[in-house]
Amino acid sequence: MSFSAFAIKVEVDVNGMSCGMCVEHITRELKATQKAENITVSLEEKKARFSEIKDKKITDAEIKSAIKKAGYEASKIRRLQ
Ligand SMILES: [Cu+2]
Repeated sequence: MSFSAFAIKVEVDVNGMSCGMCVEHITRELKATQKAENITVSLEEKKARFSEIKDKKITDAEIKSAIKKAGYEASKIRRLQ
């Protein structure tokens, strides 16, 4: 059993993405929170996905703020255990 089995996975719908640079900006800002790992951003699906780093709770406000800092808007946030 791996530790990641306990990680909360987060899926964020992002408005405003249009190219590969958008993907990079969002990835960078999520990483900068130091609360997200295994970050993947899909331009096709307009979604960002990541795992919460163990014992570092990331709030919806922190996620929205990171996405906003990158220049986009988080429209919906889902958490999967
Ligand atoms: Cu772009």
